[in-house]
Amino acid sequence: MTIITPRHDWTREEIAALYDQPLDALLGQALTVKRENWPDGTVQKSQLLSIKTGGCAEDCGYCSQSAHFETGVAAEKLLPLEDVVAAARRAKENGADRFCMGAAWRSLKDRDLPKVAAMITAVKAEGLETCVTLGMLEEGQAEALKSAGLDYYNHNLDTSREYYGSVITTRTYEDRLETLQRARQAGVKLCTGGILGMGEGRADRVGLIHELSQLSPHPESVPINMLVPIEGTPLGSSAPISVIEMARAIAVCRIVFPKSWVRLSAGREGMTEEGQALCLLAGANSIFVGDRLLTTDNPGIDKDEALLSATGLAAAGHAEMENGPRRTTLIGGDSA
Ligand code: SAM
Ligand code: DTB
Ligand code: SF4
Repeated sequence: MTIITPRHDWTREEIAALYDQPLDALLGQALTVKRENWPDGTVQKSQLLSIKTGGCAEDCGYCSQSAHFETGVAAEKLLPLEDVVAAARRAKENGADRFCMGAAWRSLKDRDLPKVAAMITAVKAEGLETCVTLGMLEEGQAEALKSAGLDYYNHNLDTSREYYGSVITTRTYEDRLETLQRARQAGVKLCTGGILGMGEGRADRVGLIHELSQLSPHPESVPINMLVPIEGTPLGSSAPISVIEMARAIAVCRIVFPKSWVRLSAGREGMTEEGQALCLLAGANSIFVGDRLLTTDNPGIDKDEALLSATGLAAAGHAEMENGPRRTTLIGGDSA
């Protein structure tokens, strides 16, 4: 009998063994965990808005917004509050219950903090969960964001510790972990995951999941992005990763993070409906909705309605989210 409760002592070998199973065994296990912990089988919807686009000082090799690469994305100023509120209202009409505001910053500057805090408060007042992704945080900033009404901080580890330096040179893995810790200490929930298809190997995907599993408690949200190749970036002509490999990674996340939202994040525009359905069946229970991610396209509302209707997976209601997932899951035995 295998007991699947949130564990922080996974070894890389154990995670690799899950990952390498025959696909039917892996998906079967993930589905059992999903059904036990998320019996409603619903899909949570988040919507993104780029509140400050382009001109970023970091050199993340996948990103359209880095000032280091010629991608055609121009640097813009921070959006005015009223534009953000209007976008949040549209997101709610689209059925989103979480609104995620992204800024192309290396780190949050104290001079911008009051403006972002006002956005968080205003979005929260619209009845949406709030999430921001603003780069690195300094001491005290997470507390200010929390007081403004912040629910989630998104800050991705992106890949394994070993592969990180092949993708980004302007900050370290430890910098990333420090910001996650600051957000958590302030009582903000964590949204942290990674990108697949950056030329990494399966061992790096296992390494990423292992790193995330050591966060205690686990991140409440785990976004798994498929690289959206951006012309002009070092990773712009990376060979695409297969949807089956993506589904494997999602299934492993579902098993390792039984009580976390696992989001099928960027990359859906490049996937077929069947590919996306496979990822949902593998255990993803959250998606980004709306026509745009930050600087790239996302399937629109019609395609998403067709996807959810084809799979019979309804959008999650707010009440279900607040109650959170169900308790302990057992595979092959009785409930504990
Ligand atoms: N500047 C902040 C940061 O890096 O934390 C926030 C914005 S950044 C665009 C948020 C995340 O989007 C990145 O950490 C990365 O995981 C993801 N991302 C960016 N470009 C992507 C791409 N082309 N394909 C897939 N994911 C991408
Ligand atoms: C995450 O993991 N994915 C989102 C969000 N967190 C901030 C961003 C995806 C960006 C995709 C490329 C773009 O639109 O620029
Ligand atoms: Fe800047 Fe974030 Fe893009 Fe990196 S991923 S270049 S930090 S906006």
